[in-house]
Amino acid sequence: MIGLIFGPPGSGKGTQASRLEREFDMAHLSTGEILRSEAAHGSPVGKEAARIMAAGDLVPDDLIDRIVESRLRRIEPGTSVLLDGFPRTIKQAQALDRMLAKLGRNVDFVVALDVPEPLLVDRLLHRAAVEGRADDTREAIMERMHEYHSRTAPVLDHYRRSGVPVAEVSGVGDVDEVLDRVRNALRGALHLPRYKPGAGGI
Ligand code: B4P
Repeated sequence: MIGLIFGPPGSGKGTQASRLEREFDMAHLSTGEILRSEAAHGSPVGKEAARIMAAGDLVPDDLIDRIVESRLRRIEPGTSVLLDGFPRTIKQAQALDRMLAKLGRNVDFVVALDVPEPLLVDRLLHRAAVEGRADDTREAIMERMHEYHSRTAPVLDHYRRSGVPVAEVSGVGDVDEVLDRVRNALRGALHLPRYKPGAGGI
């Protein structure tokens, strides 16, 4: 099973993905986390990515595609994977389709989180105060929103056109409320019974 968690910056992709990973025993692959880890280690890729991320821009497609491909190859065949923050452009989505086809796999579902922009900005500014992430300045946040609308949002149509189930879920409310919605949307997309505590994974 290959799933994508999709949404604008601050919509809670990473927050929800880390919970789904545990609950459904999926490998969680976050391109944002991989890039931050490269940046923290000061690798050449990391230094370049850190500069781009701090400005709120998207890291070049080729670089991201290479990172994801090498990670996917390392995952044991048959393992369920939850991709978080990738693909973020149509080119990345096309590259992912090619990578998965080589592995005999495909995207099975997309869960898209929907949160109004003023709330996204508040969440990210709050995170800036708590964690001090370099890309959570007001200026970088505005650039990230712009990149999302112009380059990332069209990716959803790529999947709709390809017949992949896309579940749109409100990301407003506390983390557990959103998790309930995500879980049920995911089960709906996969034609599984709605969630009952203790009923098991995907
Ligand atoms: P990401 O790491 O994906 O960061 P994000 O979009 O800000 O985060 P996310 O939506 O996961 O929000 P989170 O759960 O943390 O990307 C960072 C950067 O990396 C990008 O801007 C780009 O430069 C680069 N990058 C990554 N992937 C790329 C790609 N494929 N191509 C090119 N460039 C790429 O939640 C945000 C905050 O809200 C947190 O503080 C959280 O605690 C809070 N929150 C979450 N859910 C909440 C809720 N329900 N209520 C209240 N607060 C909540």
